[in-house]
Amino acid sequence: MRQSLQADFLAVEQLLERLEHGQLDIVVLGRVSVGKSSLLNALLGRDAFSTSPLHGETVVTERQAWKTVSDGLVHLCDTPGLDEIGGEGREALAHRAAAMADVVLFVVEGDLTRNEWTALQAAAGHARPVLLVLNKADRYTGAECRRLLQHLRSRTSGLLPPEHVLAASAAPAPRTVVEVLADGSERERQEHRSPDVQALVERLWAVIEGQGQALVALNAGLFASRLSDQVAERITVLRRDMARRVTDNYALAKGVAVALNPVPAADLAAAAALDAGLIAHLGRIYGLPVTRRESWRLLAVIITQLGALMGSLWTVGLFSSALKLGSGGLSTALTATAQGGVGYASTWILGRVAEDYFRNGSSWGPGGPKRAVKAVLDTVDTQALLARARTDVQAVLERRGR
Ligand SMILES: Nc1nc2c(ncn2[C@@H]2O[C@H](COP(=O)(O)OP(=O)(O)OP(=O)(O)O)[C@@H](O)[C@H]2O)c(=O)[nH]1
Ligand SMILES: [Mg+2]
Repeated sequence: MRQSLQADFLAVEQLLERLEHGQLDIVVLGRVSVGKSSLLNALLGRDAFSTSPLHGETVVTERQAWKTVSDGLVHLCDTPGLDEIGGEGREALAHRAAAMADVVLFVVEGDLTRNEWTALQAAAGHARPVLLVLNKADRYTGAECRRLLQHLRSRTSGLLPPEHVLAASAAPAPRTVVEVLADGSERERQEHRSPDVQALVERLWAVIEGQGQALVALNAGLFASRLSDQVAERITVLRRDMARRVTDNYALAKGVAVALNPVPAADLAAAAALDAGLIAHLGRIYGLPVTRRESWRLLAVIITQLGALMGSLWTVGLFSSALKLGSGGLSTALTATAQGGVGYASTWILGRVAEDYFRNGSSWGPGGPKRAVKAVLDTVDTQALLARARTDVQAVLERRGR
């Protein structure tokens, strides 16, 4: 028991590490047997993920280190085929994978089926870059392949940029060649063909570098006043996107920490430390760094307002312990997820409030903190947020084999 807990804490630490060092996860998604695992192996240059002609070879999400980019590690994550699970679960998996991912590789082997289309839309709705990979290109002639890509680009126009739709051959079938021997007789031979993932690799690097540039642009944003309005506007958008992403990540880390941590007192400290960390992180993103002390003070102000506006369930949820103590009847996994969901949602709301505060130039505005917190709560669909929170927390717990 103790050992399994240690492993769980490690997982949370890894999540936090990821936040600090900007690790990047590339996650594959697609129907069974479209060649997801093969594609990752082709990128890695070794057979790290198990592949098979039989459907349903990959049953759990797996992760392998790929490359190091400016001190951060890029990981490749394999997932089970989307059709291994029924309709709703399929969409949920697509959502979860996309929520965990920094870049999604959506793999297909032909035109999009209806289910693929739904899952692709779900994945593309997460403000992460999604690449649509037409795998097994070796099964098409050059002209067929170009036509199919064209078709996929037009079907996904508005959803994906056209350059994010590309072809690959992760594990091309051997080619049969006929040899004419010295005596004039003919012999058939199977010729091995190497994977072709060049276009994908190039596009992936462009996407990864693009994200790096967003960071650079953010730092440059400190000088925004000297830039044209248009650039300043772009920087505002980048800042907001980054703030939201960071908030999502902290919320997930908090949700998982709350769900895994069986000690109420430790919950309280860990949860508050994470929230204070998020505030400090958001301050850095907005070029308005706060001291540790200041971030704790802001946290106290926001929690007080949240408590007053949302009632005790949420304040309790913020520190989560009481729910845990009173959960005798329910199964632990279920309650852990429910508590984690509340932990996630509270951090998420806190992040939105802090984001507004920093966007406002470290100010609550005329109505003070109460008005600022209320403005955020008015725009949040709490039921939907809680549902999403539970799904995302559950995804991490499942990945940890619970
Ligand atoms: N012709 C051809 N076959 C491929 C290609 N990529 C993968 N395959 C074959 O497709 C089959 C399925 O490949 P996997 O990589 O296991 O597919 P998967 O999507 O991971 O499948 P699940 O884990 O079962 O969901 C294997 O027999 C592969 O050899 C390709 O580019 N061309
Ligand atoms: Mg697989």
